[in-house]
Amino acid sequence: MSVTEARKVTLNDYRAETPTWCPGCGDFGVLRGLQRALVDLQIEPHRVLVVSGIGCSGKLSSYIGTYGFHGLHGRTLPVAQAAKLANPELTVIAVGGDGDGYGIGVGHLVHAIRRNVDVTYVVMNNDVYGLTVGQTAPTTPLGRVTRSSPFGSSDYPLSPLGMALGLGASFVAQGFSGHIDHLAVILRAAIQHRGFSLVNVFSPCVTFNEEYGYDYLRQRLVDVDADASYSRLDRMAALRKLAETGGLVEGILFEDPERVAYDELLPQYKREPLTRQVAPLKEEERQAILEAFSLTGR
Ligand SMILES: Cc1ncc(C[n+]2csc(CCOP(=O)(O)OP(=O)(O)O)c2C)c(N)n1
Ligand code: SF4
Repeated sequence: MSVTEARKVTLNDYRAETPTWCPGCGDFGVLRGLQRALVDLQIEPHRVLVVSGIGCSGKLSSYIGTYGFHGLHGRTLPVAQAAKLANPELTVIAVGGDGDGYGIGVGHLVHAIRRNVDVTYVVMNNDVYGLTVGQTAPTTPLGRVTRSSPFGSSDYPLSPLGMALGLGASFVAQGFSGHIDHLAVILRAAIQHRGFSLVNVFSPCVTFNEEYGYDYLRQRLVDVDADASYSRLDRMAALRKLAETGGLVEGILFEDPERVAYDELLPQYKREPLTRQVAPLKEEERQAILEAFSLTGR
């Protein structure tokens, strides 16, 4: 290999701590799918930031060898969007659970979709709150028995993909952690999409929602990527497909390649890291700021 030749990025480069998820947890498949997508795209790990929320799924940022930010429950997207705007050279991926993204954090999701900042959002959807031992989540189907609904859930479930499509999202997809090859392809496309991409991944919780796990999903998921007659450029077709399949669909459901990303709508925005735009503070400037906030002499 010559000195100028770049070294090939491999899966080994993306290894980090050993996961503590329960054996068989769907999140293992999501981690591997994400690592594979980044390797396929030959993105170097130091050019990637993974931002996560709180939950079993939120631990993913510690298990992948990129920069990581393990933030607050439901606050993944504000951090991810800010990081992307501050350093547009980073590939920014937000990850979390269905409780994190569709419950406490759903307001941020609505506005992230509206803004279309170039961030990929991967939601590990297991229909329950895993970390807090199996309570109902916003995606728990009506009537399902969980630890917090012993007589069956009485709330109608949220359709994350239907909501995203209705809000005008520019990229909407769904994967399954039991189909890692396909998931890696979907995640690759989501990362390459210029704008906000939502990838909802069925990621079974084998401890608190075992019945609706791998076998259940394998028998039911309809693959739109394998259907040559399906057009992912047609938002209404995506909504129809969701209705037909009761949401049990897999693949890239919708993509709008024409929609411009947020930074292109900001005339004042310079597409370059802030660190290159702003000179470091001089010592007297630093002192003046500390004094202004009364942080000196304490
Ligand atoms: C502000 C706040 N509220 C509640 C909690 C407690 N809490 C931690 S994780 C979690 C839900 C986890 O479920 P989900 O986001 O679906 O992730 P999973 O564990 O299933 O991957 C909750 C309610 C918290 N940490 N912070
Ligand atoms: S409790 Fe469920 S979601 Fe959490 S690690 Fe175990 S299997 Fe995974």
